[in-house]
Amino acid sequence: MDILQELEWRGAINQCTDIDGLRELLNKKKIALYCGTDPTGDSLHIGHLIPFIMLKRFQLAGHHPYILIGGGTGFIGDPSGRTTERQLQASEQVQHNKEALTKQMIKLFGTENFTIVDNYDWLSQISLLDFLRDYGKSFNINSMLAKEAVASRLKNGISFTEFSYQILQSIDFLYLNEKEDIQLQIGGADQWGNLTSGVDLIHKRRTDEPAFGLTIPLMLKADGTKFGKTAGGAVWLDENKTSPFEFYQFWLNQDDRDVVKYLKYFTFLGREEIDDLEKKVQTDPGKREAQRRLAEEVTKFVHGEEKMREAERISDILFKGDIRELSVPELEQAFNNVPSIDVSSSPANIVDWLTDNGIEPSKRQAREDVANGAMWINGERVTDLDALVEPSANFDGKYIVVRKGKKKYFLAKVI
Ligand code: 383
Repeated sequence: MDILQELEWRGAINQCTDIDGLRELLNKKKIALYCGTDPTGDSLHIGHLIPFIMLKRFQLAGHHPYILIGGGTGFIGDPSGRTTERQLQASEQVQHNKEALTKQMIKLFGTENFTIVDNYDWLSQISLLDFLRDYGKSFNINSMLAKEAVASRLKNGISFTEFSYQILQSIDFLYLNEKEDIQLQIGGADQWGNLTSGVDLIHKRRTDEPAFGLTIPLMLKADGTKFGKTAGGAVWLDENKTSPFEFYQFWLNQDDRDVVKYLKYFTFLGREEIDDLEKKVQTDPGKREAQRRLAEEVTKFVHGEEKMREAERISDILFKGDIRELSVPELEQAFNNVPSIDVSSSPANIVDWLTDNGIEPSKRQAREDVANGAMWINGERVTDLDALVEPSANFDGKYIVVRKGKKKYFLAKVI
């Protein structure tokens, strides 16, 4: 299989400006390619993994990936995929985000055979008059208006600023094509308009120069909800926003109907192993082996082997073990998202403790839940109404984990 056949098998190709031409080029030589991302936030999220994993596959096949950080375009705002105008970002914010994203990218791609560039370096050097004379003349208003990102906004309005964005992204591709011999730009399906506009500019300005755009499909879920969102919001690659454990759990919880698609798309596992896992989804779905492999592989790619093993251990303990086996940092990861309350370090009677700390609305309710066996302290069911809650007993005296009923957790922080 050549790389394009592999990408096809993985379901990772949406549209290409000229797939046969691209195949011919890739069969002839190793190329340089790029994907851009605007510093609109201070962390990448799993939506960004879609093109980045594709870049990684090219890197593994010996091609040279570039990531462009849009220090210039991030200042303007891409209308693609949005229904309303963006807020302009302050330049300190753009700078801060840029630094955070750069660190994450180096973690994913290393420094060998990989380059990061910032379009602020060249876009900021173009004067207004040069912009209109040197580039404006190559763009036809009718085709600019016809781009999905613009057309879909005409009714409710779009500023000249966002309307012009496609020219900036095209200048980037032309610049990188001339200076770095980059011949392919990739992006998510939302980037099709910007990609084709860049390819057109290169073809206008450098007649015979091969240049290609390739997009990757939007990820869809079998149940129709949006991929990459959880109840807690986006799934971030920054471990301070989404812990490796939560990240691991996100993949572990994928539907049987989606898991094989995601294994192909988000992991580097080969065809044989994926086919094998696909069979297991059918014959033994309860075991969730495919989900586990998916969670392992993606977490390893983003957070490294050690964090992945830790996430796996926490998951196993929560599933079938004794939570007292968790270390304090593991506990903090596992219960990052559950409601937390501050409690005093003095021991107290269970009924009083639950009520005084607002876990139970009344003593009557507290007594009833304890007596009925619905209350668990640090993984142990407490049914004795005279029992003492002893804050120093576990987790270095820092935390008490309360479980009410089957699933409702509280994390009490001992202060
Ligand atoms: C800027 C200058 C370029 C080339 C690309 C850009 C960024 C591009 C954009 N991309 C999105 C972003 O930054 O806005 N105009 O959030 C997202 N990408 C990638 C992918 C995706 C796109 O970073 O589909 C999801 O992650 O293309 O929405 O010269």
